[in-house]
Amino acid sequence: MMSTLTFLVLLIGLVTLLEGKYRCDYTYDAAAGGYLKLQRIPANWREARLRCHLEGSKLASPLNADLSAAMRRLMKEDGMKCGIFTGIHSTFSRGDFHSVEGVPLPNIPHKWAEGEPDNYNDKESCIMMLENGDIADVTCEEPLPYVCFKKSSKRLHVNGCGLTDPEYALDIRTGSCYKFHRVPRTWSRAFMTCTAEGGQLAIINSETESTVIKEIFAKNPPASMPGNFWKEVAFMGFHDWGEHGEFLTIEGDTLTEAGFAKFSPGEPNNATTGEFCGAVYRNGMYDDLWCENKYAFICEKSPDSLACDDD
Ligand SMILES: [Ca+2]
Ligand SMILES: [Ca+2]
Ligand SMILES: [Ca+2]
Repeated sequence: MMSTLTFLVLLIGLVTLLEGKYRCDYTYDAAAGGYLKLQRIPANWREARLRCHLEGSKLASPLNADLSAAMRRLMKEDGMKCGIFTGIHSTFSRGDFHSVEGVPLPNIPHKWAEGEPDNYNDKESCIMMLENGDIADVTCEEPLPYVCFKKSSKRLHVNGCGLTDPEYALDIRTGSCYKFHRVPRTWSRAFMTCTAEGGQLAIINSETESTVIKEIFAKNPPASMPGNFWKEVAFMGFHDWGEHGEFLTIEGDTLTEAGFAKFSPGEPNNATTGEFCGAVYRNGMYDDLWCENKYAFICEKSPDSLACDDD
């Protein structure tokens, strides 16, 4: 039998392991002073900025020589030749380049690539970094890979949900972590947000989980959500692929297969103009809802997604 001492030693070991890890899809670079992640799937600049933000980081810019070197190293290690977006942009005011942290370009060490900047066709409000570290102004619309950066000089505390975000809480009844998002988004953006957090839009798999969702909703009264939107519903992880009524979870199961298929009385009603996305009422029962309108939403995450098993 495991002695109390052994248990304590193991526990301390585990806590030490968890401390100091931001997320396991990011790597720590001491010289750069933070955590970095190369995002290989090209995105336009706005999407790139948003994804880093939703992951709790910022679209990386070569703010100093060490960070620039770290960004170049990530590109090199990946064999990336096309260059990456930086967080330097002038989308607020053409020609006034700042990083997303608000650092003006003149304060960022940089060398323009040959012939740059040229603001080609008067459409180049974003800055990319080439393999050799030189920069060029480019259109924000053409997708490029990019790097996200989480500045941190200290060790970060990771909670039992594998994140530094204190809003994620584990519910032992289901074994899942949940976060209620009070800032409303469309279903697609809600999906992106949950994914960026290492989870997904929540799926109810049992009566118990319906109760859990109802309780989470109760902790978020309408007054806790600023803004003018309908606060009695929240997006969830199911939809009907635009097929008008045959709802499937984002894991591809029917609601019955997933373990819970109860809609609130009168729902699904596919209200005028069409409701193809899944949601839940405060009573813990489902609703079909307009995908393009913005509502609160609930993410569900396994405690060990983003877990660091390789180091
Ligand atoms: Ca250019
Ligand atoms: Ca679930
Ligand atoms: Ca409805």
